[in-house]
Amino acid sequence: MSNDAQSRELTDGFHLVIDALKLNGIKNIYGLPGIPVTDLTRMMQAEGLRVISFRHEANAGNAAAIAGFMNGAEGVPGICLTVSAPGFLNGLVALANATTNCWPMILISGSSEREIVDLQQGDYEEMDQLAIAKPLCKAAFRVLNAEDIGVGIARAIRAAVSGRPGGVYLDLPAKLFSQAMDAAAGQASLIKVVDPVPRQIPGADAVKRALDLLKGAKKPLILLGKGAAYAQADADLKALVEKTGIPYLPMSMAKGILPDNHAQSAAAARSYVLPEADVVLLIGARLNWLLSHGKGKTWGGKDHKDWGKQKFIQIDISPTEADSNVAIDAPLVGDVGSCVSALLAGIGSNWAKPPAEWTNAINERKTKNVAKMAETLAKDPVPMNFHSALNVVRDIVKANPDAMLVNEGANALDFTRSIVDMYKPRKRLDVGTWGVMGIGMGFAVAAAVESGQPVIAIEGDSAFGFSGMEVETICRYNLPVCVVIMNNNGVYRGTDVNPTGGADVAPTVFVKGARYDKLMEAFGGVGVNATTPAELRKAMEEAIKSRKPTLINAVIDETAGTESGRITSLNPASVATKKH
Ligand code: ADP
Ligand code: TZD
Ligand code: MG
Repeated sequence: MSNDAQSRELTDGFHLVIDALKLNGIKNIYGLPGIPVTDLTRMMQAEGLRVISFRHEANAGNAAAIAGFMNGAEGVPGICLTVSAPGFLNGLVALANATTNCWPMILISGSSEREIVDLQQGDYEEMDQLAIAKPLCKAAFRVLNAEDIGVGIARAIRAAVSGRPGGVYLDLPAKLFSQAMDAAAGQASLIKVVDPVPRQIPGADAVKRALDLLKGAKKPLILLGKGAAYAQADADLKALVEKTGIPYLPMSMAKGILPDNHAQSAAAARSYVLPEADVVLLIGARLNWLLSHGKGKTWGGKDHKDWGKQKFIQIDISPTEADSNVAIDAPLVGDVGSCVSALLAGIGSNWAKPPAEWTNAINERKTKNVAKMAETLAKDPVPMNFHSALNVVRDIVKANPDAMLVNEGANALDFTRSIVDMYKPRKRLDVGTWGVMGIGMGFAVAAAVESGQPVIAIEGDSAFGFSGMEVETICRYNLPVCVVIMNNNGVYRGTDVNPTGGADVAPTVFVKGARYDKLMEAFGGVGVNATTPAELRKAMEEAIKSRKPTLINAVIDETAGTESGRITSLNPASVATKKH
């Protein structure tokens, strides 16, 4: 046998990892090269995977996490690839955040030699990564032998996308990559995961219990969460809402499952419907802090610990989610698609619509609030404020309903969420369950790569700073991303002063009049400084049309924001009487 023929019959860890990922429908890798994965990234590219290289692993990780949100229901988790110790640690925030948000991603990190790590002999980038990752994700695996790569990747994929989705860590020690094995045996060792997102069908008794409760409701309400968006059961969700005639509220990333201008949306009457509703059907939404834990004044309770009078039906894939905050009267455990179609089957065609008293009362509040908002949006103050700038964004998104919207910040987040309507499912990507800053450019890159659609990223100036260097990545891959920075000179606003009168500015304040647009220009993208709504509109329209990487520095009144946006009350207050 010639040397050539012999080498063709051998495969190695590098190629088995790539083959296993490809076999399971992975197309995009978000990562950052270095020892021991540099050649892996090269070979991935050579083998037809799209490798998106970032400037910091946190952003690669966030990209993978949101790719998981976008595609997880189809059995494809997002993949982040990093080097050992520091690169791995940089990726961990995103892995933990993905797990918290129930998004499937796999963090694959190269690691140092086990023998040296375990004896703590001081290897290059030494760290027991598996042990550190474990508490921060849904599952963690390590592969030591090339013949186990197929199993390792299959297990990682199943753990990420089945049941309640989440983050998975996969540890690949450097030695694994150059381990050789017979090519045919290697091929045979790979596993194509069958039915990665198995349907989970709710019990008939649980469905009946839920329907009975819903039937008796005088003031029913449906609450759609990002688990509902994730599940890609859009048609059934729309049918459920429309056939029952029940008003609904979308959580932030559930906006657009039904268009925000839908007649049954109660979003503009949120503070009325939550305390008033008698039966609430939660679909892929947890009663966590974002819903005031299902109790307290938001829900009509007398004080912050009091339960309201609502009864809850909760659709969730996790059987342990029910009762985590308040009693769930009718838990419906299963995937959103199966649960909603079971409800639809039970609802039939002559379901009695909710009493007109309830829907009329909601509509009355809605009309009033929408009119009030329209008035505010129509104002044209100088300098611009969040409302006048976001009025433009609202129009642009309406005209481009397929565009992806990324959003982070405090005021920049809260105002965008309430002002900018979404028209299609899974278009709004934001800070999620943790309210984490830094997701912006990672999400924007993945949103563009995964969807091929233009991306609009509405960023607080502070929020943008966490991932701002990735504008180079956006330019490098020539992605159709339009970043709009709501530049109010700081965290929440730019007006705080140093109480000592010292030279340092206050902790929340940035350089005044900063020109973020020049950052984009530095890498060949389009930078625009916009001081009026008209300038902002023109720049956004051009960005969408040209699909050129664009960064618009929208100059916002530095007094416009409030502390922590809408969650001011979560700040602890000092009770010290001593003067410090
Ligand atoms: P939001 O922040 O929008 O309120 P959460 O992240 O709190 O949403 O809740 C999402 C919920 O959806 C989680 O409890 C998760 O278990 C659930 N979930 C995720 N995917 C599915 C699915 N396919 N079917 C049913 N429930 C799901
Ligand atoms: N660090 C991380 C990782 N996440 C966070 N949420 C914070 C810090 C705290 N934080 C917020 O919750 S919002 C925010 C920070 C630093 C920035 C707000 O300023 P901004 O938005 O410029 O992005 P506005 O429009 O000025 O409010
Ligand atoms: Mg700001």
